[in-house]
Amino acid sequence: TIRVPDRFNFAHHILALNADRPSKLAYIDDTCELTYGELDRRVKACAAGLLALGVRPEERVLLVMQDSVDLPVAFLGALLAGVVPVPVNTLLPPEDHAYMLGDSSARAVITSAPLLAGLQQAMALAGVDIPLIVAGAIDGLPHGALGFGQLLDHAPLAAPAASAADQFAFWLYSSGSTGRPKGTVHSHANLFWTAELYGKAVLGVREDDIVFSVAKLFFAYGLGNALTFPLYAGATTVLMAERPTPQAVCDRLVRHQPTVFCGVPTLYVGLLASDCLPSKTSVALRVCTSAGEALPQHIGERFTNHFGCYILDGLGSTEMLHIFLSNQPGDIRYGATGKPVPGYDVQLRDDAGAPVAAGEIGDLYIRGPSSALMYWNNRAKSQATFLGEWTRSGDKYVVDADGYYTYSGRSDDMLKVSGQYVSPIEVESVLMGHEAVCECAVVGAPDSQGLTRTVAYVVAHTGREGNAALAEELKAWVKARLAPHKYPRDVVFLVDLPKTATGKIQRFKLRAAP
Ligand code: 3SK
Repeated sequence: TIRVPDRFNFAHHILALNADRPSKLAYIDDTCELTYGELDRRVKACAAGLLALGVRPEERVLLVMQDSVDLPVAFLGALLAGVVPVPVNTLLPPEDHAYMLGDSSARAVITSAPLLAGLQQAMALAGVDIPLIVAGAIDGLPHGALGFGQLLDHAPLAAPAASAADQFAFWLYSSGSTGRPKGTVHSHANLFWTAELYGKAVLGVREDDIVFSVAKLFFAYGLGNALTFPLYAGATTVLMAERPTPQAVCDRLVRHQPTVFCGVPTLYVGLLASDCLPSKTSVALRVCTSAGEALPQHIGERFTNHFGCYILDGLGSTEMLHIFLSNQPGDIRYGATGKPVPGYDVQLRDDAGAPVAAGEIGDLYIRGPSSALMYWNNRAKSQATFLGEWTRSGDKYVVDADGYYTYSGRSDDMLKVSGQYVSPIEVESVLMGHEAVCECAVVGAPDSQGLTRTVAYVVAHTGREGNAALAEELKAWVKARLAPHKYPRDVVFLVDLPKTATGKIQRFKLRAAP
């Protein structure tokens, strides 16, 4: 049986595992390469630098950073010092970053030069005056800010923080259908468990692998794919700052020859439709993964026919840190999410909490060693999600007689679009702020590939015509106020929304609309 020592610092563990491969490449990003030896030096210097700035163990440092070699250095440097890194979605508007600065009581913030202006707005909105560190090339730092290079000028930290395995190590923000994003608190041991149970035992990442993930490091999926698993195996990882368009991904598949590729369904759809799709012989793919939303069967089949390599479709969550239900090498059933990852237990329960029979839809609960400790500052939502050993996922699933699980929708109103959650309530409240909108309802609808797209049904105010120009105006209105994945791809104008006798919107009727 695998055990984690009571005293366990994950960053220290990673550096020790790789101590005998100093000249091996750990990371390749858009502008440079980083060996394991240099990763070791920079992580220890970053740890010392954060402590020298006055950040103390268990205090938070917000990481608003693009994917580059600096992000793993900042994340592991903070862990090594016992400081709690909080990598956040870089695409969120300043209002959301301001909320996170306040909610986490961050004592320092590290950002990438291209994101500096937005972050400064967020800091002003939050009214915080904390050390600001800027990574990447910049013409002149703002007054009082520090370059990331200056942080790395410190002498290496002599000894890692003597962290307990179960101590707060880092947070990731998770979104819900109502309210603010929730700071999901994870321990050092949780990183270890995802590396052992999924990265090593299911995905089988090896030292000779080159890993490339389209999910950025601030997502739980990306953090496992591009940091925890490859560093645990001594592999090399390719990072890319730009948006993962099919073009950018094709370029990396050919240029860097990754052997392990971690994608999301929308990207697989885009790749297969793209003019730049490389031939099987011009790439080196050994195994691929998919998560974020269910992978349509025909997409998995077409990908395997083209590249001769399987996609392991799986389900994970920010709360469980990575994938706990998955197709596994030698046991792939496209269209299904597979079986529980060994080390995790899964149950489907009815509304009364009783197990459902095979073939019946139930709410998914997971038991496993990588579940988060709690949501920060949110007792009610912590209690509704973390139920003793079990964690409620919020997904509905059905299991067949052979033990394969298939996705059947969400338990709440959340949509999953391009692998990211969208709260219809949040989008509706932004739409309602537009002077032409009288009423609206946002739902998910399948596109021609079987993926979810966001559709807004809108009743326009009297005197406003619901036409194509207004539809574009409303899309732009949402785009300017929320993260880019949240704006409705379609706006449909109705005279009335379907409602019950008591006035509740009948979303199921809208979902069923052609
Ligand atoms: O979207 C998923 O299935 C997922 C996978 C790994 C980690 C986190 C998430 C949300």
